Amino acid sequence: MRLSRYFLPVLKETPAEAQIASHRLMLRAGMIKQASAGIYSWLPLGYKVLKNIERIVHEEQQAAGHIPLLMPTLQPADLWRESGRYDAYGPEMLRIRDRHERDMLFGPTNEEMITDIFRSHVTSYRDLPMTLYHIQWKFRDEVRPRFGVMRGREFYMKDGYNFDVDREAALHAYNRHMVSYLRTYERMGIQAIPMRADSGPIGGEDTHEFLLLAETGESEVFYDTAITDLKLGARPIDYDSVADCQAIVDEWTAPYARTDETHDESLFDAVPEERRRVSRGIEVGQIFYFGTKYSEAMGATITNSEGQVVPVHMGSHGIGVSRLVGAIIEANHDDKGIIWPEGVAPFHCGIVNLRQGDGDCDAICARIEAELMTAGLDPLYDDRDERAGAKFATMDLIGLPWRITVGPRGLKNGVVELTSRRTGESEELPVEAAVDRLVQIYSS
Ligand code: P5A
Repeated sequence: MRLSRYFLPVLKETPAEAQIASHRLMLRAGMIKQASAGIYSWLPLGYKVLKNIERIVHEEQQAAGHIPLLMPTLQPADLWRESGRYDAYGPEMLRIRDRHERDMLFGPTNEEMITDIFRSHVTSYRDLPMTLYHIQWKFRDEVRPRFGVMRGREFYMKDGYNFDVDREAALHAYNRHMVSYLRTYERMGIQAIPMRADSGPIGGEDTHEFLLLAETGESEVFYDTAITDLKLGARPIDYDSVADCQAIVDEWTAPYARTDETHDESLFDAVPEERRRVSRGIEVGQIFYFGTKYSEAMGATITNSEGQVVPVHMGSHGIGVSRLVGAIIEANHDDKGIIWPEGVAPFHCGIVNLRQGDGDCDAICARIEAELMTAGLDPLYDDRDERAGAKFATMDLIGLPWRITVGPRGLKNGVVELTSRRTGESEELPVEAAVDRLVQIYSS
C-alpha cells in the first residue's frame, strides 16, 4: 500500500477525552473514530488489526475442532424469556420493538440463541461432542463506557458454546478452551493469565478470566509470579486428548492467580512472599462451565448411550476481539507510539523514502515493495513528499514492527537500513538481504 493513496488520518494533538495510552494512540494513529459513547467506526488501520486478531482466533478455534457459524445481532426477546434472563439481565440489555410491536434485543451474548439452534437439530449423544462459535458484534449498554474500545457498548466478541453428553465431557471442553486460548494469546504476542473468577450473569461455578497484566486494567488481580514464567511455545497439542489438555490446565492453574472477586487471603499467604504480586489486569477473555442451566430451562435434551433423555451439558467461552486491539497496545507502546507484535501488525513493514522524486530512491523503494508483496508480505510505503522527520514520526506512531529506510547516501554504498521498532536498532544491508531478513522473520 502506498501511503499517498491510503486513508490514515493521524492526529498531531493528543485527544483530551482519552485517559489511557491505548485510547490516545488509537485516536492519534487514525485507527478509530467515535460515533457515539462506546460506539466506534474502525478506520482502515484499526480495521486491519481487528481482522488480524479475528483471523488468529478463527485459526486457533478451528485447530481445537470448533465449528464456525454466524448468528444475528438482533434476537427475539421470547428466547430470553424462556431462560428467564430477559428480566434478569437488567439495563445493560438494549431492548428494541419492531414495527409489529415484537420485542427484540441487540444481543449482549448468545447462550439462548445457540441453545435454540441446538435443540432444533440435535437429539442424540452420537452427534456430540460439539462446539459451535461465532465472531459477531455485541451490545451492552454499559453505564460507563470508557477507555475507547476497551469498554465499549458495541464490541466484537468471539463466543463459543460447547454441547456435551455429561459433566466430564463438558469439563474436557472447558480445558480444551483454556488451552486454545493460551495459544491464541501467545500468537498475538501477549501473555494472558487464566485466573479463577466470578461467573456474573452468564452463570455456573467453574469460570476463569484471562488477564493481561497492565496498570490501567480495570480488575484487581493477585498472583504468584511463577505463573508468568509459563509458556506454551510450539509444543504440539492434541485437543482430543483429555490427559494432554488436563496436564496443561494443571500446569497453568497450579500457581495462585485470582481476581478480587474470588481472592482468598489465606491461600495467597501460602505463596512465598517474594513471589506474591497484587496488580491490575485487563480481562481479554473468559470461559464458563454452567452445566444444564440453559438446556433445562429451554428443553435442549439428548438421548444418552443408555437410551435416557437428559439435558445437554454446556459451557460458553468468550474472547474480547475488539478489546484486544486496545489491550495489546496497552502492553506494547512507548512515548513515540504503538509497537505492534508481529502477529497482529496492520502492515508487516514500513518503507520510508528519504528523497521522494529521486530516481534511484523511488526505483529501489518500488522494488522493495514489489518483492515483499511477491513474498506474501504487506508493506506500507511512505511515498509522500514529506520531511524525513515527519515520515519517521508517522511510522513510530502507527507502530509497524520493521522499517526499511531508503536514502541517497545509503544507496551510494548499495545499502538500505532495516530498523526494529521495538529495540530501535538499525542495520545497514543490501536490498536483497533486507528483504530476505523480513521474509525470514515472518515465516518463523
Ligand atoms: C462467554 C461467551 C460472555 O459473554 N457468553 C458468551 C460469555 N462472557 S463475558 O466475559 O461477559 O465476555 C467475553 C469477553 O468479551 C469482552 N467484553 C468486552 N469488550 C469490550 N467492551 C465491553 N463492554 C465488553 N464486555 C465484555 C471481554 O474481553 C470478555 O472477557
